[in-house]
Amino acid sequence: MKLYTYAGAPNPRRVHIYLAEKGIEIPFEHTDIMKRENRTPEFIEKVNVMGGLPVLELDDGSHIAESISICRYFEAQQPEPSLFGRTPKEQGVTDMWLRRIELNLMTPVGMVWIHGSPLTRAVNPNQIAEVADQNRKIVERYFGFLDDQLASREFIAGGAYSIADITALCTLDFAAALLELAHSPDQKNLTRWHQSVSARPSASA
Ligand SMILES: N[C@@H](CCC(=O)N[C@@H](CS)C(=O)NCC(=O)O)C(=O)O
Repeated sequence: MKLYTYAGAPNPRRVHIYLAEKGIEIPFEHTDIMKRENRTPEFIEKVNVMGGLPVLELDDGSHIAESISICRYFEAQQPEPSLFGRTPKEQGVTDMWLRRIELNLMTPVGMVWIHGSPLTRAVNPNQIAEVADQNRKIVERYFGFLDDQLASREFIAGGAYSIADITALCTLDFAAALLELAHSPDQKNLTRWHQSVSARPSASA
């Protein structure tokens, strides 16, 4: 078993943090996104037809892509500590928040990255500045929404740290570091949450 990964990219980071929280150690195969090593015909044919990272290679030679699918594979094998919820209700609520974070935060951050960053211009020559600007506003509004939500609970999905926190952390850090799109320190609840999840040892995995 091994994980094709690229340190620092937000989706691979989700899996790295997840594995650290679970105490699971597996070999990593560094695959350089900047050198397009994940876009060679061989990688597309043999590892991941979608080309993205991370990808988990199992011992039988088969592959699981999609960060959350990889995490769910490990969650089924090793349920504790739970990061997707224990009871049916916890699982439903955690999944609801995970989907909200992916659809309403990660996706617009991705749009700013694709349409507004000079770093992606070479691979996206048809960038549309208005799309980046609109999505930047959507992200800023969502920071305010999350700040309100976190007034009444410790973590994104409730009282327990979960995959929704991991996904939100990776998205916030990426947006702040690469898109100059950070929440305001005046957003006290979001700032408290961010400091708390960033202080966990897994955050530097
Ligand atoms: N939905 C996929 C997204 C995978 C993805 O887009 N990964 C990025 C890194 S964060 C990547 O590989 N980018 C380079 C490329 O697509 O060539 C997941 O959740 O893992």
